[in-house]
Amino acid sequence: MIKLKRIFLAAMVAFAPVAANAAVSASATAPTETATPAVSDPAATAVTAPAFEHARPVAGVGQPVSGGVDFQPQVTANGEYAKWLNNAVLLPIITVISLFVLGLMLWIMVRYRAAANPEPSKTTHNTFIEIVWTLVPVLILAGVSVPSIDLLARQYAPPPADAVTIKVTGYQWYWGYEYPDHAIPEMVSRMSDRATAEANGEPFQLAVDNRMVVPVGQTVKLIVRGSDVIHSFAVPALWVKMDAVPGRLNEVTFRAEQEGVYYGQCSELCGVDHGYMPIAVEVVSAARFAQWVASKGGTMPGSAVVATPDTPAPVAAAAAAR
Ligand SMILES: [Cu+2]
Repeated sequence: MIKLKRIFLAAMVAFAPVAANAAVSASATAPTETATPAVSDPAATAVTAPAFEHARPVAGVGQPVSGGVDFQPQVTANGEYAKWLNNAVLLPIITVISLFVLGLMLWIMVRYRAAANPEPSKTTHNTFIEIVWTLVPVLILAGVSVPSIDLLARQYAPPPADAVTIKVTGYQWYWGYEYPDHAIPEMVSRMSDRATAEANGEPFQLAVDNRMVVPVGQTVKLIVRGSDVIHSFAVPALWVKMDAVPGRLNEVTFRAEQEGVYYGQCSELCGVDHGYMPIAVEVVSAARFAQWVASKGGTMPGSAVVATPDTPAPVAAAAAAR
């Protein structure tokens, strides 16, 4: 009896490849019939993480433009304030002072030239002018310091409790992003090659494989560090620039008020591939941010409590059983 069973099993093993080949040839002749159930199989889609469709950048926003001289369009309140401080306060003051000094020099060169003044002036002191040229610069600096210190204070204001924390690590030569509050382990962000960038409608040498995704209208707290040498995390449109120093945690915050894709680069000379470690930050709605977190296998803070309101917490169940 056992012998018979062995023969039967041996025959099964021997004919198994034939049966498999038959299945393959059957699927080859009728590809549509076998392909359809595979796609619509709910079990297969449930296992893989939900897909997240990334947005495409808008030309001229969040990236440099050819021949541009001004700051990039700012999408944070701090960035707008800083741009106003530069364009409406500092630039006019600098322009007026430069033109005034240039005019003064031209006037002196012409009016007091040697040919027109064979007898040089012996003038040495003028108390009124000395008071003026001391007081006026002091007043200008004191006036500029008010909005300047205000901007500094806004940039380093402590983040609110609901801020999204991201740990940013600079490596030679790529970035790592970790979302500790969302249980997303560190993901590596590297520059995309030219073909991939162009296929996605992104600028080459700014496009990356894994973007930093953040919600719109919510403060983001970046904890920045370097793993090997000093890097610098900088995104001009978000008014963010912070050194990534080994052995030190630097903090910088921003709150983007507009959805979109914003590019930046490492801004501290860090080695041979310093120019090839770009940064891409995608600002999305709160709902899409939750989708993205799910697509990365993470969870929203507090979502475990919200997701299972009917099942009692282990502590409560233990107390009820007592
Ligand atoms: Cu660098």
